[in-house]
Amino acid sequence: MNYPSRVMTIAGSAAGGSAGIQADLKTFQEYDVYGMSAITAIVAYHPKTGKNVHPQSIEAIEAQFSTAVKQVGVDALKTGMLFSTEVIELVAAIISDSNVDTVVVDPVMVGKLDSKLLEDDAIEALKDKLIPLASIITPNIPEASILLGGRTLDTVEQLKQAAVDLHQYGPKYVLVKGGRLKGPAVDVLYDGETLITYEAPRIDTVNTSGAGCTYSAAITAEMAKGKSVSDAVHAAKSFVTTAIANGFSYTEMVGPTYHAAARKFGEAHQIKVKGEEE
Ligand code: PXL
Repeated sequence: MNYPSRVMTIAGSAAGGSAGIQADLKTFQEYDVYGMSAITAIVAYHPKTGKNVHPQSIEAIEAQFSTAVKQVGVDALKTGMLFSTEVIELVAAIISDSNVDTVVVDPVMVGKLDSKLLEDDAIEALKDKLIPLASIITPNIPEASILLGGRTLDTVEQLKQAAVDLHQYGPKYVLVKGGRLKGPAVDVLYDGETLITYEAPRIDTVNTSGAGCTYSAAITAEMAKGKSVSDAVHAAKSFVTTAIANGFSYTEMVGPTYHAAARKFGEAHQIKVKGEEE
């Protein structure tokens, strides 16, 4: 038997099930890659104390990675919510000491309900220690803006410039996700030479919780299965667009994207791809 690729997520646990570790493992399952996890923090709102982020100890995070490596081995990994400088430094050291060469860094900063998923003083560590180790980083507009010192990003042309400038921080590829612009959902990929845009139709829904995590998990799974970065982004964007198009709401809260939608309903969403030399 051919064993499935072994894929790990280092991220926060989102108790509501739409984002974070839960989105990543559900997405990995859809791709039939073997999913493993290291939980950096538990995100769950306590109605009495109002506390929303419950960080895990450095020792617990280290133990989870070490267990996964010893019991199974890791072919590819993605990072999501890391929360603090200390965790980012640990994860950077773990990656440097490992022989994992597919590293997807989703620079998660703020949750849909405005919970703070990265401390302000951790941005520098993200830039200096982790991003240079990434095969690809996948910021959305607010994250790209913060990484670039607070730049306004309102147009696709500005997203392209942002991708070019973020590439200077050292990742192999930069994907700036333009889902928050008006009009079609345009993302920009840059590898130091060529800019590629991926365009999906705008889907009018509020049920997008976990979309970013699902997208970066799908990119990780596609890369673990051998796709090139640009093909992985193309396929993953179709996967996440289908998940968004079939998002739903159980309660009055913002609802989840439907991680199983591509399997259940087929990949209905064609992505328009355009490439140009920089
Ligand atoms: O969607 C970003 C995100 C990532 N990771 C965790 C989260 C969230 C959003 O709430 O809870 C753990």
